[in-house]
Amino acid sequence: MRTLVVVPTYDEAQSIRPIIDRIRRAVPEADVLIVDDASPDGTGAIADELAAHDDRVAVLHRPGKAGLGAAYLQGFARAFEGGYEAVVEIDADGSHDPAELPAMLALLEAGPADLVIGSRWVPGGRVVNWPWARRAISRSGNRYARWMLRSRIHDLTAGFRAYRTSVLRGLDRAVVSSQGYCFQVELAWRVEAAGRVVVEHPIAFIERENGRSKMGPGIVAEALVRVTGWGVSARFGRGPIHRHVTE
Ligand SMILES: Nc1nc2c(ncn2[C@@H]2O[C@H](COP(=O)(O)OP(=O)(O)O)[C@@H](O)[C@H]2O)c(=O)[nH]1
Ligand SMILES: [Mg+2]
Repeated sequence: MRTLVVVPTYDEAQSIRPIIDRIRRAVPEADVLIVDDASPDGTGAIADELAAHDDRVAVLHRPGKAGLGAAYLQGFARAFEGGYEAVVEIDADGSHDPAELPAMLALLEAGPADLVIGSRWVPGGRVVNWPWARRAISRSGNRYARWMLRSRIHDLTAGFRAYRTSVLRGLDRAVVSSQGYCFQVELAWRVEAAGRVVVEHPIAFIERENGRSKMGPGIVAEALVRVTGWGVSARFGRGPIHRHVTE
């Protein structure tokens, strides 16, 4: 499958070279798109340098920090334009091991999976170097969202994914406002609700060694409020919760 790996970056100057190198070695036939939001630490310039020496690497520069969701939507638009059959989401900070990509893409290619999630919260999945509290927040947040949205997905907030590009068409226009974890929850849930097949592939998530997380309490609060809102309107029948957009 022709694959575009989208790597969103904000202040990842120390991580960007090694992660792009690892992605290129893991899936040499895939193209890579770095989506940088004018990182003050110069990540964008390093990305340009990588792109100058590698035809498979390109950079999309955005004028300022506008959130993970918006960065991915712009990356997905490139995948549509370029006719890619598969799109990958992966963090730039080294938390997701690109060596898992061949297995994840094989699951897409073999079918029936339309979305393969690199999952921490299925048997075989794990998290390395997270304090107890962060582990508890992710676990309980995922359990809550799974219950509230009546989803079968165990890791709704996961940021390591491979999509069949066709499932994103239409959905990209419905999912516009979520920023951080909530963007991932919303997208996975809408893919599932559209009757597409979601498969969870167990991964080890390794906490970053360099740089800082961009996700704060505001991002967690956004996810809690929106997930609760969707769940409540589904239960009390206030109109359709899934704004399906047909292809
Ligand atoms: N382009 C862009 N990338 C972002 C933004 N916020 C986070 N990222 C990137 O998204 C990925 C995940 O963010 P991170 O802070 O590691 O989240 P965490 O792993 O949940 O702590 C990293 O590659 C970040 O550089 C943003 O506003 N714009
Ligand atoms: Mg991270």
